[in-house]
Amino acid sequence: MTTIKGPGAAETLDGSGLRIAIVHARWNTAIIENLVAGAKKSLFAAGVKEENITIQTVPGSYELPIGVQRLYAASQVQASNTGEGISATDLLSSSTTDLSKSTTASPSPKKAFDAIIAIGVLIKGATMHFEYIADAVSHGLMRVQLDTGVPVIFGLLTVLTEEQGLERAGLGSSGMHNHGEDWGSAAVELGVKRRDWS
Ligand code: DLZ
Repeated sequence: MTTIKGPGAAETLDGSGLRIAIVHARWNTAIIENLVAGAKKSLFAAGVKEENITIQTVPGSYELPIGVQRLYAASQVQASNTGEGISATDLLSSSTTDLSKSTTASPSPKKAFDAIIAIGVLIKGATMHFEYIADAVSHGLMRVQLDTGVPVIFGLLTVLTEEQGLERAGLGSSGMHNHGEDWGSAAVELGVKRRDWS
């Protein structure tokens, strides 16, 4: 059955010069893994180079906004220090990282990220937990992208059942496509357009 839902046809864009990050939660990993794979598939299809894709994880969706914000800040530090700085991994993985330290050798000095994809899967339970996290994460991610100017792609599934999540990751029986692919394409489009909008 055809559907009118979806992002519509996009122009073909060259992502070969882009640097993209994916920050994903680890809750509901079986669904997350396919969404991340779908996003990467679209990035590669647009020409984004594997070495220009950074993937970081956070425990749950609630941590996505801080993960995205700090990862972007780390990439700016890397870019401005031309080879020396705190690595993105250090910033995210260690609560004891000394943020004033800027002499740690960085493996590959690169420009700041052109777009960041935040991926999480919230599955409704018996309490109000779902509503609070969904609301906080939605607003948090929007705030990060407007405060920093880096496009943050909203890859947060807010589903009522596991089945709904599996369907949207392309793992269900209905043939629904993997939404991660849309998020990868959105990252390329916004990454390219943002340069034109600067
Ligand atoms: C605690 C929790 C629950 C109950 N459910 C989910 C979920 O469905 N998806 C998700 O990404 N994270 C969940 N979490 C974890 C929170 O997002 C967060 O990691 C913890 O509350 C710690 O801050």
